[in-house]
Amino acid sequence: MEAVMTNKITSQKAIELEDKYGAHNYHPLPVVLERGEGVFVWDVEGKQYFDFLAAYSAVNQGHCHPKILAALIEQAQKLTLTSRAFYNDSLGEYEKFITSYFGYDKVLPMNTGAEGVETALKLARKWAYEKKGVAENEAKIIVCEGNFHGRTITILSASNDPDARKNFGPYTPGLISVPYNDINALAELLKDKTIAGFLIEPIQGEAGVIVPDAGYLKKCFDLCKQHNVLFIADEIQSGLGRTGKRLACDHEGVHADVLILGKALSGGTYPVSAVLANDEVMLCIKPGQHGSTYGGNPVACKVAIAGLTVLKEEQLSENSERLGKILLNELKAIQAENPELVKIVRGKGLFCAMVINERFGKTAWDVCVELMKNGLLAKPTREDTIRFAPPLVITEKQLMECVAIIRKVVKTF
Ligand code: IF1
Repeated sequence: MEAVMTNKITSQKAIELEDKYGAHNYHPLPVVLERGEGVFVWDVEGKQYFDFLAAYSAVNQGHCHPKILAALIEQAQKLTLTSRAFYNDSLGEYEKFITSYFGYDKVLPMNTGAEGVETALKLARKWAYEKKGVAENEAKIIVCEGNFHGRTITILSASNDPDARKNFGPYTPGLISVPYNDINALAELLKDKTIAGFLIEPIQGEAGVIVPDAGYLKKCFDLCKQHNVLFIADEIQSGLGRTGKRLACDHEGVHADVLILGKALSGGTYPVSAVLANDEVMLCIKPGQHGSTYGGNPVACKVAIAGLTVLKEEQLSENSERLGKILLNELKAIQAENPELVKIVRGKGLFCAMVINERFGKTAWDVCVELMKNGLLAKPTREDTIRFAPPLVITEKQLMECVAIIRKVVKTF
């Protein structure tokens, strides 16, 4: 009889399997994880790591948060999916909960971040034709240079990253791009009467944690109001406590017309995204014009309520704000100690980045491999940048252990 596959697999074997049978659309660090709890993950050989990526900020509440897992398991044992052909007993409860949590009339539930962004773009176009009075097929959306909003064809049409775009054309029309953090350039583009919306990451993630000048978001928002253009915030990564406030827009008191959430909405247990807007915008979409088989399913609803409840109960935004200041100060100190290697550090809340000077042939990837060997997992973004974004449940003591690892590794380069 053929040996039954044991539940223990070596790292090497797991990597070989992915390489042989999986599409090659990723290049992961060579670590194979099998368990997570709070800020920690363990590989198949039992080695423990601090997780400084937090699944791209999807596990802000920490790995396998017991409250979120309980909600998931309890609902999964009762009813998992009805589709939206019928009502279910969880969706209305969730819709009431999330709209009052963020202060909007309505929510449209989807699954992935990219779907949330697509939903927002569809809403903006529909609103432009039906409320603003833009002529058919003339509506345009302004996007920012360096953006990352996902992987669909329309979204990559909005990207200026050659890797994301090349040979995936033809591209979706009606998207125009503006330099990020350039208020005058935006003001110029907004003179066009066919603009439906302005889509922005309040802090750019993939671009390397780019924090715009203080006041920029508010100025963008005011300009949008002046020109009757929807301000659409992609807070899929920057939201839910990551930058030290519930939303990154909260730093400037901006209440987006359309708010897109994903990732940590489920605490990393399930793909849950949401688009929030007021009636004037949201009711432009009528039955049959948008949706998704899984969107608003009862498991997603219960998990998202739990995810948002944990965020509030455990004051994770406050923790992120407090510990984020400590982290940034420590990274600045490490930069001062190693001015040759560390070019720039920046960030807001527990959303920080370190730019490596590649003059000496050492890359961000090399630093991440060394961090991994020392028990801390982080991932390079844009070649020379390392993002530091641990789960927001991290304690000050744990954070200082991580700072010691980063300091030690940087010193060896
Ligand atoms: C991958 C980056 C992070 C996002 C914002 C929408 C989406 C994302 C602001 C789409 C997704 C991801 C996806 C992940 C890598 C990642 C990422 F490095 F590419 F930029 F987080 F920093 N808006 N971000 O950041 O959400 O459809 O993936 O649920 O592997 O592509 P999704």
